[in-house]
Amino acid sequence: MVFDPSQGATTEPAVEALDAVIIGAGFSGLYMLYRARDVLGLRACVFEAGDGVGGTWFWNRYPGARCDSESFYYCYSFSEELSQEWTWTSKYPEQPEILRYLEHVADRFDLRRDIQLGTRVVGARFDDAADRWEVETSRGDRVSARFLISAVGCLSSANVPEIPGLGRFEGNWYHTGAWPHERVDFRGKRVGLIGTGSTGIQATPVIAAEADHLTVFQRTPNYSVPARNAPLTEEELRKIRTHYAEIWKRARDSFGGFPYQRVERSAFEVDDEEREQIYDQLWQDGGFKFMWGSFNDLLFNKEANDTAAEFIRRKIRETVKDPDVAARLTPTDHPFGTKRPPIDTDYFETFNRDNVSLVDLRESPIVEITPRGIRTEAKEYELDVIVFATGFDAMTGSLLRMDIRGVGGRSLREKWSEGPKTYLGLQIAGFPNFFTITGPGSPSVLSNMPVSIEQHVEWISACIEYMRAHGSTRIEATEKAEEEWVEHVRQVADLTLFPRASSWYLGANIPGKKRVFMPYVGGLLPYRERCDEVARRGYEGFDLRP
Ligand code: NA7
Repeated sequence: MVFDPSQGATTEPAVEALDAVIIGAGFSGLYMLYRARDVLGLRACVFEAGDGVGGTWFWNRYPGARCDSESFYYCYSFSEELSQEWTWTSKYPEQPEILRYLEHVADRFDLRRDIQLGTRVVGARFDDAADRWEVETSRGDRVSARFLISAVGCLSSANVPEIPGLGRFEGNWYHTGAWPHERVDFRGKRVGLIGTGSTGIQATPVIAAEADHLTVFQRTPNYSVPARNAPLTEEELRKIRTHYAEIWKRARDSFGGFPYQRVERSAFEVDDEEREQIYDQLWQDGGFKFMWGSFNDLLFNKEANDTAAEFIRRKIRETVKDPDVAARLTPTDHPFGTKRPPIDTDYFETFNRDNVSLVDLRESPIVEITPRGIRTEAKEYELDVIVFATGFDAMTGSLLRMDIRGVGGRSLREKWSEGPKTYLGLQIAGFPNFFTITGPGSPSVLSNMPVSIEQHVEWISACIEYMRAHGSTRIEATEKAEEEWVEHVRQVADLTLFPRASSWYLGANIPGKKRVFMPYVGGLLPYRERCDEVARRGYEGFDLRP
């Protein structure tokens, strides 16, 4: 199928009829296109806002950007040949390497001919009589498709806080999630970085090494565990390649999509000395294992969590030489892991450098951005560059940016005004034939994304196949199934410590956003079993119409 972008310029653009429109060409969109086109034989196309494929990894080019999951399982499992032929260079891959991987996937499976780049889906309306979606793009395309599949990603709507005066700033400013393609030169510059989430924590040491001076503006101190990144050796790669089948089975059958055995011991099953040794060893090993490989009650029991939190606080105090700076960097207001735990390379060490300073925004909040820099209640900081590492309107931002209208013209924005509601994170009542890959209400951001993405893409493909076999043109989640699922998602979250943090999981980072815990905390394996059970029962909780 060939799209002619020039069609968009005419007053009466042709309406192209397809089976499926997929929104986004990141990890989800690429695999969805492959399944839809090459496995199901559908006429499918992808619209992608960026000028290249890669999604998150196309946009997030900031210094120090890398994946916090290990390369050998932060990738696709669907093609054995792909797994065997691709060579990861390090334990935690850098952004350019992941982008190269996704570009390779697009080329290897000849996906590009059905991807229209530089094109944002601006709206979609369900035609109730025809059981089809009419999709409109920023370039004026009008496409009709039986299925509309969102592959927009969970962290793709950059959040630039509304701080007065940004327009008057005379230096350059950047958001980490929309980083320029050209190299940003920090040499000789006074740089201000706002935000100490995973992104700010990755960027800080790299910018500090280059800039004349780096000022980190911190609103909430964060727990962070060292990554211990290292090149992958030939021997490690050989072992990974020989064991891929086992690795994927483990990842799929796990709680979070990681190919590691979940530890089934409470923090209080061991004495203080043994607990300390366990944390020490995991601190040395680095990465998410500190969370998943230590104790099973860190996210459920505040006292258990305190043991991990206190261990990290001690490490911060040991690492950061200035006790005042250490105290400001020490998190105390939320349990460890209830905000997405960052993984770092020399983050806390960076505050020992002479050219790095920390501003605690809890003591003196930002008042405005001036032509020369940032002014807090205490003073003005003169800056040449401001870096916003201020995160995303997570999970719902990119979906709600589009004007999506379901049955009776009802808009998704209106339906979700009190927070997102979905059935299994896969579909929304009132929006037939619309699927959301890793939508709110699914494990998504609490899991290793590619594993969750593959599960969703495969479930959606099987559903479409089932509909075809049963002569059905319309599938829609029922209100009842949706309500029950939303309630279940809430109840499971309330069993954990997650709601105790003002995190983006809850929408707390966006002023005015309704606070609802969005991802499903019940674990990937139970979730997958539930999805499979629903399918086995003829898509229980969905209305299927011939
Ligand atoms: P995060 O995790 O949302 O972190 C954003 C940071 O920016 C965090 O420290 C925020 O403080 C801070 N922030 C946000 N708005 C402001 C304002 N207005 N003023 C000062 N500071 C602010 O985003 P990341 O990009 O780091 O990571 C997102 C995910 O990408 C990550 O979790 C991984 O899954 C990959 P706060 O904590 O809200 O007080």
